[in-house]
Formats: sequence, C-alpha cells, structure tokens
Amino acid sequence: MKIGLLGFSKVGKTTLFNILTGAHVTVDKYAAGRAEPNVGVAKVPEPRLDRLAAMFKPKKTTYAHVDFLDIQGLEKGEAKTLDLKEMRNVDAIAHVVRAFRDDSIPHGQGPLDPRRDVSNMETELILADLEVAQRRLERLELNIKKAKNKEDELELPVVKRCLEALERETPIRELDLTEEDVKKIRGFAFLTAKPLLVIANLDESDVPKMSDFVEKFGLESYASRRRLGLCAISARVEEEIASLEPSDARAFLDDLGLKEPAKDRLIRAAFGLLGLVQFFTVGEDECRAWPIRAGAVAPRAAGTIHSDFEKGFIRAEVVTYDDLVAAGSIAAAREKARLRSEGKTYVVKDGDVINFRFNV
Ligand SMILES: Nc1nc2c(ncn2[C@@H]2O[C@H](COP(=O)(O)OP(=O)(O)OP(=O)(O)O)[C@@H](O)[C@H]2O)c(=O)[nH]1
Ligand SMILES: [Mg+2]
Repeated sequence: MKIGLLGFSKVGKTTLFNILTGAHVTVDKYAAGRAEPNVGVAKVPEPRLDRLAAMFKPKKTTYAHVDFLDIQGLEKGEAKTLDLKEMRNVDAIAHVVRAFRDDSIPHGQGPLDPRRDVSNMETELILADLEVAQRRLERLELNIKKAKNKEDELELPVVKRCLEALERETPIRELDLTEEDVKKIRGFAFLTAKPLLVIANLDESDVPKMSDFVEKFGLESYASRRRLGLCAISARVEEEIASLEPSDARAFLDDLGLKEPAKDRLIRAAFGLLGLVQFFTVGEDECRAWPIRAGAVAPRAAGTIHSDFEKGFIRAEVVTYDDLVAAGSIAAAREKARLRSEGKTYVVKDGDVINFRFNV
C-alpha cells in the first residue's frame, strides 16, 4: 500500500515524511524540495498488537506497513502540466495543507487559509483528470466509429460519467461506481478517484486545541465527503516528540493532553481510508498484524499469509481481540467457548485473532 504526500510548496511535506518514516531527508526554508521523490516505509502503530505481544512474549512482533512517497511542492496551475505521474500509482493521496504561521517561510498561496488550499488542490486534481478523461473519450469515440469493439462500447459510458462529474467539479471518488466500472477506468489512474486524506499541518500553538481544527478552518463541508478523511498534526511538535527518550516523550504528550503522537493517528487514518482492516496471528514465535481489504472472507485472509493456506483452507479458529485479552490465553478462551470455528464464507473482522486450519 502506498500513500503519496502532495501539497503546495513549503507546507511541511518532507518534514512530515521524515516523521512518518523515520528518514532524515534535509529540509530547507527556501530551497525547493528535490525533483526526485522521497520514498519510505512507516510502521502502522497498533496498540492491540503491543498488548498481544506482551501476552505471548513472541520472539518477533511484526506490524503492518505502509509506504509513503514525498514529491516536490506544487504551485497553482501546475498539476495539469506536471502530469504528477508519481501520484498516479499510489493507493491514496495525502494532501498536506499549511496551517502553521511562520513569516520567514515563503507561502506561495498567500495569507494562511487552509480551506482555500484544500479547495484549490481539489481543483488542481480535477483539472488534471479532466485532461485525461477528455483525451480518452475522444479516442474511444474514434475507435468505435472505426471498428465496433465491445469493450470500448462498455467503457464509453463509464468514462462519460467520470467526465460529467469532473465538469461539475465533483471528484471521481464521490461517484457510485461498481467494481466493474472501476476496473474499466483503472488504467487511467485518475487522481480524484483515489481516497484523499487532508492533513492540516498545525501551528504549535494550536496543538492543545487540535481537535477543533475542522471548525477553526471552516472545513466542515469536507468532513462528510465520501472517501475523504481529515486529520491534524503539528510537524514541529512531532519532530520534537521523535527526538525525545520514550519517558520524556510520554511526559511531553501528557503536558499537551495527547494520548499518543498525532503521527500514529494519522497513519491509522490513512490505513482506514484505504479500506483495510487487520487481523492478528499469535504464538511464541511471532505475533503479527495482517492487513486485508475490509469484507475479505477467511480463505482470502489466509491467502495473505501463504497461498497454500488459501488453497488448502479447511477452517479458521477465530477469537476476537477483546475476548482473548479478557480470557488471558487461547486455552482459556477455548474453555469459555470464545473460540469459534468459521468456514469459507466467514467475513474476517478487524481485530480477529485467527489460527487457520489447512491441508497442503
Ligand atoms: N513553524 C513550523 N515550521 C515548519 C513546520 N513544518 C515544516 N516547517 C518548516 O517549513 C520549511 C519547509 O518544510 P518542508 O518539509 O521542506 O516543506 P515541503 O512541503 O516539503 O516543501 P517543498 O518540498 O519545497 O514544497 C522548513 O524550514 C520546515 O522546518 C511546522 O509545523 N511549523
Ligand atoms: Mg519537500
């Protein structure tokens, strides 16, 4: 899974990239970000897995991961011309919006106004997609005129729908497309078809009132949009947290009234927006979180561990995370009849602890 950090220039994308992935890419007040994108990996923090690891004391604990990609900042009007090809093969876009005040750092978009920037970036992405959709439509119509091809004829109405939406300034992610429709347009990698996470990079002084950011910046109308998430972080404060010893970091978070670093919430928000849930496997050797698509059935989930598990799937022994923690061990959960035996059609839930039975 890959998430692309996108934003206007000097909003703190690379600073945030460093925090999320533990990288040390240099950031500069005035120099523009480098042309080559930065790529890195972030662990998906999972307190439930921490707890399971404390219970099973495994040799190894393995968290889920997401990849982050950081590109150079955009100026208004550039999305169409730059093509943003790196952003076309990510699974979700994270739009980093400047909400910190610092007169010494240039801000090409004018006075601080996160709402304007969110709206302008949406327009940028819509314009970039419009180009692609228009070109595709012309080509399809031409093809159909020349030689009637069934596939082209089936694709035409989907592309038309996308184009009409874009002309109404509606991002494709808000359309009701079937799985079939989505397959037909996958090749064009529309930017507005991807889930969008808006990340407000807050001023340090706003951190104690962090949860008010939606109202403060007038982002209410975005809060209910489909497949769009909003979250806030102060890259400056997170930098500081990351530089502290764990016990000092804890005290610092307590002072700010925060339960966990905002980066942890941010990564989980991105993960949820991708439509992923996690199940766990436990044991003395390894406790592990496995990301799967929400709605996946048990054999499919087994297949993420090993294809043999899917092919030879017999049953899944499932206990919920809460039941397992309450019982204290798998054996105790079984005694309390909390261990269920599920078959091929069972839809795996977030937080299920599973042992797969299979033959090879
Ligand atoms: N005060 C303050 N400064 C920040 C914050 N986040 C980033 N900065 C500073 O803003 C400047 C630009 O940060 P970058 O992370 O390079 O921003 P960027 O969006 O990657 O910039 P480009 O890639 O050039 O578009 C640096 O001097 C950072 O230290 C913040 O939350 N508060
Ligand atoms: Mg940068």
